Formats: sequence, structure tokens, C-alpha cells
Amino acid sequence: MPAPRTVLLTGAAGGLGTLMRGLLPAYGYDLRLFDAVPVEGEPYAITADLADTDALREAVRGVDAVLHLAGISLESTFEKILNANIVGTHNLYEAARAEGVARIVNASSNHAVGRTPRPADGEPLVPVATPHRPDTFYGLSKCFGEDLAQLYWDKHRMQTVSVRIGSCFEEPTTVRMLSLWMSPADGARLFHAALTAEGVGHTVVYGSSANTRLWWDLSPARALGYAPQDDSEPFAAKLIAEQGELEPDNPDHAAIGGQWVSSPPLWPR
Ligand code: NAI
Ligand code: 15L
Repeated sequence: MPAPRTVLLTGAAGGLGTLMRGLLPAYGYDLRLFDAVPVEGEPYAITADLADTDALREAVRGVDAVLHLAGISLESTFEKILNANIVGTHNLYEAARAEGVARIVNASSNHAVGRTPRPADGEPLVPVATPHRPDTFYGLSKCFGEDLAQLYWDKHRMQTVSVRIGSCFEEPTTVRMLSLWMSPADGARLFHAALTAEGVGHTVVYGSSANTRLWWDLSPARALGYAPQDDSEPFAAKLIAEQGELEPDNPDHAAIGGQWVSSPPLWPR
């Protein structure tokens, strides 16, 4: 497909949205911003909820692609997750289909496969084809998003790259994150690759930097043209000194989702 220029960024006021607002324009994108809350310093951003189907139709009209980050990003009640992440993502796909948008890059999460055991030293990396094993209602909603994307490719020929993001923050803050961390700069590299690669149909990739302690297979992301430049290892010594190594017998250390398996952080609203 021709390189997209105008991209709707949903979730533009959030943590990742704010990082991408800073980084993606350098790749030549003209970002249209959308969030349920106002985007600071951006008077032209669209302030609307994913429940507002009219606002979504207008928001996607004329864009080349969507980078869909909006939604509840932690665990919550099933009802709240249902409305924001499941119904909301369906509303976005319907609006994009009706307006002929060719591609969506969809923020999935490691928590779609959060109950998958993390590989021990020397064991094979977790492939993208591993079965869904959500650790939360939140992770379940990300499984739905991936399946929705597959349906819209099979039925409507709308392309999606679903990125199972690890932990995209300025720095890793836990020992677990040493394996899952995606630097913001690598995040922008991966989203750019996902927006521009040819022939993606519906492709699922893991989203992280090229971490020394990687748990999962980055080759599907690399096949899109993603060339990660960062590695969490420079943060390892300090985090391990503070928190200790991950222990094989600790259930909170045993799976990709880490502590989310037993006590996920809760959405504040
Ligand atoms: P965040 O919570 O900081 O931002 C989410 C944004 O979505 C917020 O600005 C919020 O106002 C907006 N939003 C929530 N519900 C909405 C609705 N119904 N309608 C319109 N806007 C709504 O989350 P963050 O960290 O920026 O994550 C962005 C996306 O990436 C989320 O979908 C999250 O699940 C996913 N993700 C993020 C990871 C990370 O490391 N930051 C890891 C894995 C997935
Ligand atoms: C996610 O899916 C969350 O949205 C993000 O806030 C992080 O907690 C991340 O996973 C993680 O697992 O570290």
C-alpha cells in the first residue's frame, strides 16, 4: 500500500499516545488526534469517546491509517472493559470500514498471552502462534481485538497489524520489564514499520526492543522491516540489585504477565 500520511492516533492523551505524538511526526506523518479527554496543548484534537459512533466516523474520514491506542490500559471491571475495549474497538473498526480506511495498527498486549509460561534459560522463545492465554479481563479484550482484526481482514480486506506490546515506557522499572521493554524510539520504529509494510493482511507481532533477556520471538516484527536499536540490559544491574532475580518457583515470576496473573494493577476510574 502507498505510505500512509494522515494517521488517526486514538488514545493521544495517554502515556504511549504522548510519546508517539512526539516521535511519529519525524517519520512524515500528519497525526489527527482522538481521545476521551482533552489532549494538552492540542486544541484541534478530537475529544470524544469510542462509544460515540458519529464522532468516530468523522474522525476516520479521509485518513490513510489508524494507530489505535485508546482504551482501558489496565485491569478493570468486565463492564468497563467491555464498553471501552471491546465495543469501542468494534466501533472503530466499523467506522474505518465504512470510510474505506485501509489499515489499522492495533495496540494488543503481552497480557493477551499473559498466562503463558516465560521461557527458562535455553528454552525456545515464545512464538506469536502461541494460543491466547489472557491473564485478566483486560488481556481478554486484547484477544478480542486480535480476533476482530482477523475477521475484518477475512471479510472486508481491512489490514491490521496487532502489536502485542510489552512495556513501553522511558525506562524499564522492574526485572520483568527487562525482558518486555520497548523503548519509545523502538516503539515508533515498530509502529512505522506496521503502518508501511506491504501485504500484512492481519499480522500479529510482539512489540519490544532487542532485549538481551527477551522472552518472545521478534522475527515477525522484523519481517515487517522493524529493526530495533535498543536493549534494556544497561538497566539490569540496578534493577536486579534492588529487586532480585526472577525466581522460577514464585508464581508472580512464572508467566509473561508477571504479577498481573495474581494481582493486576487496576484502572483508576
Ligand atoms: P493510557 O491509559 O496511558 O492511555 C489510554 C488512553 O485512552 C487515555 O488517554 C484514555 O483517556 C483513552 N481512552 C480510554 N478509554 C477511552 C474511550 N472509551 N474512548 C476514548 N479514549 C479512551 O495507556 P497507554 O499506556 O498509553 O497505552 C496505550 C495502548 O497501548 C492501550 O490500548 C494499552 O492497552 C496498550 N498497551 C500499552 C502498553 C504500555 O506499555 N504502555 C503495553 C501493552 C499494551
Ligand atoms: C500493559 O498492557 C499495560 O497497558 C501497561 O500499562 C503495562 O503495564 C504493560 O502491559 C506491562 O505488562 O508492563
